Amino acid sequence: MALFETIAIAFWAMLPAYVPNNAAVLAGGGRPIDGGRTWGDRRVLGDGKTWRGTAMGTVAGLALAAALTFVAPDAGDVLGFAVPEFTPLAALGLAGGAMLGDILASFLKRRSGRQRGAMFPGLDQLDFVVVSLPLTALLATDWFRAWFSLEVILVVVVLTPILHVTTNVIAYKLGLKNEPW
Ligand code: CTP
Ligand code: K
Ligand code: MG
Repeated sequence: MALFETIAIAFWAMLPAYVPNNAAVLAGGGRPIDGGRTWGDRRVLGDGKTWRGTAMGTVAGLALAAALTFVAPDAGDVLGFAVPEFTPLAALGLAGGAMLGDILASFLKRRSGRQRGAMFPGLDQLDFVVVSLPLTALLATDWFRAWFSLEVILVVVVLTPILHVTTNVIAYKLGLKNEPW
């Protein structure tokens, strides 16, 4: 498989997992998931993980998966190779897994004494991949096997941190995010 094709498929297949975090930044606010509860002397998750942000992030990922599925045949014609159409379970694994990974990362950040917004290099950039890929493999096994070859997974692991850093710096400069990570 040509490198461009691998990158295009990796990017397309991961879009429903990339968008939820950014949508949550735009839609976040309101009641925190942990309801303000602490574990030891730290918050369980912190004020940065809200019900509204999580719900809107997941919905945004699902909506994008539906839109991509709608245009996939035409996109495939233009590109000269097929790109993924998302089954509902694949979409749920990618979008829901991304939000879950982000929440688990905040749990780990609080346990390691990091305040809300503190950076945790590596975890910040890959948390959603680490959960969304296994969850998708579990929920939509055949779909996952059809699209996520070893090469595609390798591209995802390299591409995701680059995209994550870029989008967060842009969101920070636009005043949408409090920190550039
Ligand atoms: N957000 C949300 N719900 C989520 C994820 C994010 O409401 N499940 C919103 C919050 O307003 C959050 C912002 O998006 O402050 C940025 O997300 P993120 O960087 O993940 O959160 P932080 O505030 O940095 O908190 P943490 O240290 O726990 O990551
Ligand atoms: K995060
Ligand atoms: Mg943050």
